[in-house]
Amino acid sequence: MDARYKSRDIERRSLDVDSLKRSFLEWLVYSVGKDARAATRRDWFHTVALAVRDRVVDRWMDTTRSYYHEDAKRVYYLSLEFLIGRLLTNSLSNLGIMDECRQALDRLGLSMDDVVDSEPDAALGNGGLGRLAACFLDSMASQGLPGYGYGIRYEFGLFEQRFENGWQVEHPEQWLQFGNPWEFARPEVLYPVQFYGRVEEFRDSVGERAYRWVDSERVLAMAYDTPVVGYGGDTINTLRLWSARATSDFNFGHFNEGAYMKAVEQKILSENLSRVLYPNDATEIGKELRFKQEYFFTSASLQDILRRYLQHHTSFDNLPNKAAIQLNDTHPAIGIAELMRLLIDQHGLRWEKAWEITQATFAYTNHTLLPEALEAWPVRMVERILPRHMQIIYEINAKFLTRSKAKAAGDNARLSHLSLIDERGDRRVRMGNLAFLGSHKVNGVSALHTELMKETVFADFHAEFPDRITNKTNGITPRRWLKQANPALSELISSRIGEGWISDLGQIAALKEKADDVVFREEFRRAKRKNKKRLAAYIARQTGEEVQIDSIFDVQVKRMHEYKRQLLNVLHTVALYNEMRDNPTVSWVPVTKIFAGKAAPSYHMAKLIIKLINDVAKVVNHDPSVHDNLKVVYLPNYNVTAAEIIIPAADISEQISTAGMEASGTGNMKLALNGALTIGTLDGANVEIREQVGADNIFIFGLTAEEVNDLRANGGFNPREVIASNPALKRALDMIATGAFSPDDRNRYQPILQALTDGGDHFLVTADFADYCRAQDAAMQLYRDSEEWTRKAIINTASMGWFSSDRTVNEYATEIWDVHPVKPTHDGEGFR
Ligand code: GPV
Repeated sequence: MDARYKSRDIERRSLDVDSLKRSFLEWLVYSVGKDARAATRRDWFHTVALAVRDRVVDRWMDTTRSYYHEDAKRVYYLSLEFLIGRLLTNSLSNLGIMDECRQALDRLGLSMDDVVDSEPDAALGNGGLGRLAACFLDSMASQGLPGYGYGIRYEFGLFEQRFENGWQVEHPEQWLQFGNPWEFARPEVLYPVQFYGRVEEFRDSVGERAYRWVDSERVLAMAYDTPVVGYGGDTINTLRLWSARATSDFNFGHFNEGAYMKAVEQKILSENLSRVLYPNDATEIGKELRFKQEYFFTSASLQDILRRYLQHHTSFDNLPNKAAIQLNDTHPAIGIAELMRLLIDQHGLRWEKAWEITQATFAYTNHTLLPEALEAWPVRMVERILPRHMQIIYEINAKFLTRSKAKAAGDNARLSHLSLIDERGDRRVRMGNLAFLGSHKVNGVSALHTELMKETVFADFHAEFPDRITNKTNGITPRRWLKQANPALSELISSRIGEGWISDLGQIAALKEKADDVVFREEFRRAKRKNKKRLAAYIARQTGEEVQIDSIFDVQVKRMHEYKRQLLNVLHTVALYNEMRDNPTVSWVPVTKIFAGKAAPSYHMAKLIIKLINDVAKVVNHDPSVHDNLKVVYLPNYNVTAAEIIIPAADISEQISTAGMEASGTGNMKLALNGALTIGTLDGANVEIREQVGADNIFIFGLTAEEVNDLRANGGFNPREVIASNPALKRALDMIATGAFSPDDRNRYQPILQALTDGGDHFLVTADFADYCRAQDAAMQLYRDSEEWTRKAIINTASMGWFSSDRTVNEYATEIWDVHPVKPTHDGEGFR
């Protein structure tokens, strides 16, 4: 080979500053097609991303090849959402070439920050569920686990949120507009997915009854692969996302002119399947297109999984020993019927064998107990779209109900709870029940949530299968959420305890003793201050508001939901505003209330609460009588990128959901890891955070899940009485009711007041208000003692080791998946 090509080939893989710089210049010209004078920031981002991607490809192939050669058991994480965010910093950091890249850009007269900021935020998810999937991908790759993510390559990610007059308006998020340098299109990896049609019965070769699905419409699923760079760059896993392509299997001669155009239109419409992410978080939407999305990606993924398995095997007996399939909520639960169909109809297995294999392969994670989020598809719709699957579901149900203990005991109420079909009203398929029955393990995402699963939605299944439900408390990746998002604190930590914490977060406990070190405390404060400055600049840019660095940064960032109770926070804000105005001579601790989060476009109450926060902000921020001691900001378009700026700067973390309603929460973990003190209810993983940090280092308030349950059961709660007996609450509500924050429309907030009074205050905002204010006061008092505050903040950071998603993923790997790390062979360090 020509020596010049050979050396270029080596350069593609070299990680030093000079090679990076030369690669950048070459990529800019030959792949992006620009010269340095004409290049925009975005061109440079694409250039750098492509050059970095080069340095991943060999190790990626080595990883995949090692899994193949070892015929390793793989885990397949099926998820309708992957909330990835940006990948440049993540790739550079995990490859360990952050500084080299910065220097290479420096030598080209370019700013790394500008390049990084030109990357769109990949928002293929709504919130916690999607971000958890992304953290798991990072943890699996970082620990050498053979894990694949499977999902949909949405053309439009989660909408962009803007404010008009304080109201949320949604704009399409066109993350692919300028191309995606991280992905590899695989036009040859293509699977047909069927819809509609009917089922034909026939006799197979041995005279047994058999079925085929005929007259169906077909869509093709085409793969796009994104490498998932593990920490250290040794293991590079794959995220495979499916895009819908029309088939070309129609006969041109067959149509007259009109029918031809119609047929072409149909083809185009079929590509809508992967067009857009549904913007609902923890609420079922019940749309036909959504159901088709679920089946589309699940079917393609299962076909791909079976194809890979069959490279090494001729019988399916070993499938459960070679593949673990994790269902991220019920969204891919139709996969249970689909695997049964593939095994029986396409591969000729007998029912009992197919069922044994299916159950041993699947596991299901439940992420909510909220009844409005539990998927239940109308039988008539499932029958129409997936006729063969409906048959299979009936069959699973019939076999199960016949054998269940409830049947034996003649307990009809329990039998109807266990049924896969909800027979009340229009008949529906309960996807949670299907997922439970078709899986060998079912898990909740925090200790409390898992216990409540056993006591509520899955009580009858738990009685039937007492060993099936298990807990896997969520976690977060310390790479993105500390090392990358918070370089100031990361460097401080590493300077004292080394870098071991990055891949073994348990080691961060070594910081606990540093809480008593006055110098360390000073440096810890300095890091927080630096992050607060960065956030203040961001706030000024985004909202025009100037905030004080010395104020308490009190942060509530998450999806807008009534159960998450942003309303409780804004009511406290109004009460604090009143107190400050009433007592102008008191020396107040300045407070900045920071909100961010999107509301589902159709969730009117959530959107009204956003408007209320913006209205309160307008009044409070411009009232000279509070002397800038209180500021309220609502940052638009909360996403992973915004989170990376906000979370490291937080002093207080608001985790104030009605107890029993937040399955886990993961923002709570990110904030505590970055040294924020939590004000929270005993809900979700807050319970375990308290155990880890100690009750003295967290502000717990409010009713417990048990108390909430009792209060509701006894009907013994009257919000009007609570309001009447709490003057601060009454005054805040009166102001809102009489238009103090909405002089242009005094009735604007009637629906909120209505919900809190006649509506019965379902989320117990009024019930928890007094105790919440007490917790807020305690936090404000503590903040005056900056040494004591910092001590607690350090203990929080140092106590979060257990919440690493590495720990979570390891628990899944050993207790559910039975998968083990594989060390990839890098022949010739990738020079091959
Ligand atoms: I179901 N969650 C989510 O983000 N979207 C959903 O559709 C459903 C659940 C969340 C829960 O609300 C969080 O409590 C939890 O931490 C997260 O899933 C990850 O488990």
